[in-house]
Amino acid sequence: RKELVVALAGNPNSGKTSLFNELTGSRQHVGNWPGVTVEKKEGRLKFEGIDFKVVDLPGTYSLGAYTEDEVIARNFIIYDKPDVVINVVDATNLERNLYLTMQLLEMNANLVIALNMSDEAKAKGIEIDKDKLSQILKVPVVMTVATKGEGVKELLENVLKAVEFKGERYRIDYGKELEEGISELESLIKEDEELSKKFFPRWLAIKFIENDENIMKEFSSKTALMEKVKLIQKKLEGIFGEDAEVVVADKRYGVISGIVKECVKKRSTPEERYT
Ligand code: GDP
Ligand code: K
Ligand code: MG
Repeated sequence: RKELVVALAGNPNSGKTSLFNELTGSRQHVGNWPGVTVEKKEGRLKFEGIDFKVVDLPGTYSLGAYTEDEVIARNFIIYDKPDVVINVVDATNLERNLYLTMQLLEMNANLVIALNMSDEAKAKGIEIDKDKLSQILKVPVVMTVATKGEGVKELLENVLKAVEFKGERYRIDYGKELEEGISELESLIKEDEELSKKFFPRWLAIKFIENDENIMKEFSSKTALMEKVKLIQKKLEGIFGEDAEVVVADKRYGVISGIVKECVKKRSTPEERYT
């Protein structure tokens, strides 16, 4: 591919559009996503002689199938397979923002994290050990202030490096029972040429267990697979005493809370100390 595609993904108000403007300047095109009235922003940029197309995805807290924005963002990542996804993370709200990060990792997106609003985080006394975060997630992490263009060059250098990345990123360990169900489904998915070509098998297996509305509808005709999904969901519900999707979400929140404890320190600000 001559032109590399970079998508910007992040929570609403994390600074995606500010970063998009900083990256692409006036070389922008605004249209709509096919079939919907949600705005689609694309822009271009050249860095170290390489042409990039940059796509500003709708801001979302999750990549479930619950809103139009979530479906647009996730379909772009699944079907258009951007070379790199810049996950714009609001450093003042790391815990909430990491919920999306975990889902992007689960989709096997080739991530670089822009730890944005780092000026506001600093002013609030929030210290994030970005090297530790990078080490845990196995993803490059760059501090940025999108509105001032700070960190943008370093971000692009890391995007360029990530294009060549072939290793493993962080993966949530969902625990023995869930992992058994996931790997059972993963095997079935890998045997199915249509599914394994389109989707990252582990991600799809987890979506089945989560009873994802769009995914369940799309594959309702694969009766043998769907029966297996129902069986695994039932078994997990028997073990945990609640819906499998709740168990998956709880596990994600737990993992994120642990990561935040390891990476974030909150100092008192001067105002808090002296007033
Ligand atoms: P989006 O919803 O993710 O597209 O976020 P925007 O780019 O629209 O930014 C949301 C708000 O945060 C705007 O008021 C921006 O000016 C501001 N903003 C974006 N990045 C930064 C940053 O790094 N530092 C600070 N202090 N403000 C920022
Ligand atoms: K703000
Ligand atoms: Mg925006």
